[in-house]
Order: sequence, then C-alpha cells, then structure tokens
Amino acid sequence: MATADTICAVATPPGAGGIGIVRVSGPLAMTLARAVLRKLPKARMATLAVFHDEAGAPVDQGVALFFPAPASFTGEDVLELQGHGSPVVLDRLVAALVAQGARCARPGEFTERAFLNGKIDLIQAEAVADLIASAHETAARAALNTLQGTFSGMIAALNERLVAVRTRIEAALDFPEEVEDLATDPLLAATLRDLAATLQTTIRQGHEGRVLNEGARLVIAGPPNAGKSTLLNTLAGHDAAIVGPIPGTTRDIIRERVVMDGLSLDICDTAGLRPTTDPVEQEGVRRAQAAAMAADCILWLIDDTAGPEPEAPPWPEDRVLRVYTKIDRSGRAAGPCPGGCAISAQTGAGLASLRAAIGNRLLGPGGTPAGGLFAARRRHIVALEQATAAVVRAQAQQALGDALLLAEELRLASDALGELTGRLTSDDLLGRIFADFCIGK
Ligand SMILES: Nc1nc2c(ncn2[C@@H]2O[C@H](COP(=O)(O)OP(=O)(O)O)[C@@H](O)[C@H]2O)c(=O)[nH]1
Ligand SMILES: [Mg+2]
Repeated sequence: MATADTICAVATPPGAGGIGIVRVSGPLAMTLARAVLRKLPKARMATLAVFHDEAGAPVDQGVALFFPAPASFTGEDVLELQGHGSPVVLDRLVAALVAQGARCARPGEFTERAFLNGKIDLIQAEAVADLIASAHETAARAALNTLQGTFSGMIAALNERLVAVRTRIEAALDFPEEVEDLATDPLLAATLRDLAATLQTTIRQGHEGRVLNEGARLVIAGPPNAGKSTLLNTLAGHDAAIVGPIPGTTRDIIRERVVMDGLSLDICDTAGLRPTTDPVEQEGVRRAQAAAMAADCILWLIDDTAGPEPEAPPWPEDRVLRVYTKIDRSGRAAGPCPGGCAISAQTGAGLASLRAAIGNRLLGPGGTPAGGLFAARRRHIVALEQATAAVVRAQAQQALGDALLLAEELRLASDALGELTGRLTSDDLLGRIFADFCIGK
C-alpha cells in the first residue's frame, strides 16, 4: 500500500541531548535527502554530511542514512538525519523538511505505515509501543519477543489450522453426501477439539503475557486488623498506609506500584470487610469488594492469632491466595501452607515464599511464563476468547450435523484471529492503538 504523503518527525526525546534524530518516510524522502544533504547517501551507509535548510543555509552537520523501499522500517523510502541534540536545530530541520513538501507525522505514524505496508502485523506494532513504555527489564524482554514475532507466530499457526479445516468443510458443502459424512467424521471432531484446546492454552499464555506487559492488580483484603496495611507497607518498602490496633483504620483504597521479581504489581490495600453502620466505612467496604472483583490476584489475609478462620467471600478460588499473618505470635511455621502462605510482616518470616506464591499465581508454576516470555494486551485475550467460543459452538454444530452453521462459526473464529493480527481491523481501533504512541515512532 503506497502512501502519498511524506512524513517527518524528531525521533529522539524532547529536550537537549548528545544526538538528535529526525526521521523522514515517504515518496519524497529521496528528493529531500538531495535537497538537505546536497547528495543522496548510499543505501544503508552512514554518511557524514552538512544539513541545509530550504534556503541552502547550513543548519547542522551529522550522519545521514538512507533506507530505500521496501527494506526500511516503514517499507517506504526512509531518510534518517542524526545531528546534534539541540531542540533549536531539530526544529529548524523539521521546518526545512516541511517547507519542501513533508508534513509532521502523527503519533505512531511510522509504525502505522510499517503495519499498513505489511512489514509487521498489529500485534508487533503494539509491541513497539509496549517496548518503549516498558517499566522494567522483564517487560522489555517480553515486548521484544512479541516484536520479533513470538506471539504472532503462535496466532499464525492457529490460523493456518483453522483455514485448513474451513477449506475442507466449505469444499464439502457442495456435495450433499459429503455434508452428511461431516457430522460423523471423527477426524473432524478431533481436529476441532484440538483447536479449542490449543486456543485455551494460548489464552492462558496470553494472560501471562498481559501480566508481564501491563502488570497485575493485586488486592489485599480481609477482616479488620488482619495486618493488611502492614503487609502493603512491607511489600512497598515504605510507610504508605496508616497501621494501627484500632479496627477500621483504613477506608480509602491505597495503591502502590511495586516491581517484584520482574513483575510490575499495582498493589491495593483496602478497608477491612465487616458489617458496619458507619457510612464512610460502608463505602470503604464497598470499594474493597469492587477492587477484589477486578483483581488478578487477591491476598485474603487471616489473623492467625484471632481464633477460627473467617470464611472468604465468594471470589473465584483460582484468584485467591490465603495469607496467615502475625505468625510471630501464633507460632505457626512460616512459608507455604494449604491454599496459601504463612507470614509475619513484623519479622519478615515467610515473605519470600509469599512473593514466590504470588508469582506462581500470576504466571503459573515456577513464577515464569509457561509459553515463553512474550507481551500481550487485554485486547488480544478478548479476541482469543471470541475465537474459542466460536470453535466451541462449531463443535456443537458438528454434533447436530449442521454443516452450514459449522462453517459459519469457523468463519467467525477466523475473523476473531484476523482482528488480533490486524488483517480485519476497523479504522477506529487502529486509530486508538496508534494514538497511544509517541511522535517519531
Ligand atoms: N505481631 C504482629 N503484629 C502485626 C503484624 N502485622 C500487623 N500487626 C499488628 O496488627 C495491627 C493491625 O495491623 P494493620 O496493618 O493496621 O491491619 P489492617 O486493619 O488489616 O490494615 C497493628 O497493631 C499491627 O502492628 C505481624 O506480622 N505481627
Ligand atoms: Mg488497614
């Protein structure tokens, strides 16, 4: 897909720096190179040159690179001017390029062109933004793997299998006797079952990828005085929440962002759950429950010195981790125990195994992602869930012997995967994805 406009932008962060880079992409890149540099650099060869403005006055000198289409990031002719990192010089260069026919790029427009020109799929384009935004090393490595195609490859393999089944079914639709056979075809049933199972595995790995990429929401909940605020302060490493012996001290949700063993965690301390007539505390309890519902993992704190264990609210069991607290006084052994972990925030006993248990809960056994490290987004999981639901409905249609509906459900599954990779994505969604980028990328 050829784009008519030539875009340009400063690619380095705003402010003064050692080096400042201006990037140009589009059909005019070659003409602009000749105008600014007085020569066209050899393809992909670092070339020392003086940069001139539209009136021919020198603006800076530096290294120029020219990448002819299609072997460039965007797939178009690309010119890169690496000068001195002065905002004045960089603005002057951009103004000179605009005066000669380029226009200023929108956020993410270089990456959008790379996507539109088929250099990368949408998952990889999103990984470019995720890599730039990554807050810690594990997230950066995961985003790089996605950028290099780890996740896209898994989706492409799924799609290939889906297309093979669809081709077979759609070919059979023209022949009534073959249509009848489809309903009883054990091979088709096995293929659909296998496809659904692989999709489910991919969703699980996608969840892990999302946790690595976007971080996870961890909520500390439990009865009053269980030691919730004390645990938040311990995990955060500073006095974020007020701790006290009076039940009902915490009302508002207190949030701390913590990087723990390569996981970015948004940890919320909440009001203790108990029946109360105090309207402020009631609101605190309501907020605590809402936060727990939206959490990736709930630490359910149980005061081990306080008699019989309270019953946990009806949250999904796979998201709840029981934490027995104050074991310095109860005498329970620190570390893993049924359904969770025993700790003392006061002595630090059991905290290492609590951290490991949190990692296990969010990333599966070992606290490391099962499908290898790759970054994913919530959007990807939603699309994978849609594809899975369609394949499950397709299995039902096969059992009912309705070949037309079977074919239709599989088409919907293909469409969901197409939305994932960007093969079938609305302009609206694309606009939203690329608007989150920085300018110059
Ligand atoms: N001995 C002991 N006391 C603790 C521990 N954790 C919390 N406490 C005490 O328990 C009381 C309630 O703690 P707090 O964190 O405010 O509980 P919250 O109401 O669940 O937030 C405070 O007096 C804390 O000092 C612990 O590990 N050991
Ligand atoms: Mg508290």
